[in-house]
Amino acid sequence: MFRHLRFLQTCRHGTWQPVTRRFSDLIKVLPEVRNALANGEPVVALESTVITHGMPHPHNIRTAQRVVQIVREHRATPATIAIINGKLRIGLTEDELEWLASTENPVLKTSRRDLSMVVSKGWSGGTTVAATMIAAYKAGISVFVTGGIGGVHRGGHSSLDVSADLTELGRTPIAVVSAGVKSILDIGRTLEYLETQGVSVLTYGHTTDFPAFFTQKSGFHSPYNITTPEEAAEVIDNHFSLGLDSGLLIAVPIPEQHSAQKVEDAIQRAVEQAREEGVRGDKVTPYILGKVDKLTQGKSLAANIALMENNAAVGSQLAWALSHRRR
Ligand code: PSU
Ligand code: MN
Repeated sequence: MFRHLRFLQTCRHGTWQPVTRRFSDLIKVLPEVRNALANGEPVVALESTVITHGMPHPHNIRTAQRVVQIVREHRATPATIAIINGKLRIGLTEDELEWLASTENPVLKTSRRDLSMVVSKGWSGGTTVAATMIAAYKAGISVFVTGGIGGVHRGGHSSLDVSADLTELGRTPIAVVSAGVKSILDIGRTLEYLETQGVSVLTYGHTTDFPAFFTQKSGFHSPYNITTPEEAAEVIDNHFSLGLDSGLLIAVPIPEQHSAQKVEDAIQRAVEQAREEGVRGDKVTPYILGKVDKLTQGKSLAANIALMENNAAVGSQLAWALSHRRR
């Protein structure tokens, strides 16, 4: 019956799934990243939906390049993850990054549910936090830096609009560094959902207040806080040693001088407009992000860029501390 099936691949629960192509046929790791991983050097994974759907051109490419540069300045190897012509790519060249960020190319927002279709059709995709976690974990990367993760949308308890990022954090063991979640989302319910999923949530700094992306404090508590890269690395290392299949969320507050208190009104209006216009599904997050940028005349975008850069620095230090422990 399985005449055409060549390989068997273990799936999550240890049973065998017959497949015709190996995972290694579908993935391409940049040599620089492959070497760093083989030598136990620090590697930082970066997502690409923020490039393809999260920021307008040319801010998207500038920020992506700057983040890569910051990771390098902190002596870690950056690995931007995306799908190019059906291949899952771990690490991109400068040209590929520019191609991805260019508005002329049809690039799909790709989360867990989209991966098999995008790969099968040879399409290209910007990977969400969820899809980037999957790819990074399979490539052997432990630390992944982003700006903000998806969460439970406002009204999500009735619409069921809950980002697949949250369930992914519950099932894939990798440390995700983010500036918390945007208040375009329901932060309280997002934290409840993360608890249900068994995700270890740690605020980075001398507070347990969970950050709200544009601002340092959301008024909701992280269960824990850690204050140094070494302390974070110890927790991450033990999390993996315990064999927990879940992920960790390291929530890094935006630096005080860049925080943007006034975006709240714009967020309210953007959420209302999305509802009035009947925006649904995976269109909601990009729609609101774009609207908030316009309404705040770029203030929210400037804050977004600043926190991405800060997260890249913290994430690189963390990747360093982690690789140092393993030596
Ligand atoms: N939040 C941001 N910027 C972004 C995203 C979220 O501030 O670019 C992107 C991330 O890639 C995240 C995705 O994984 O949106 C979540 O989309 P959704 O809510 O449809 O799951
Ligand atoms: Mn959604």
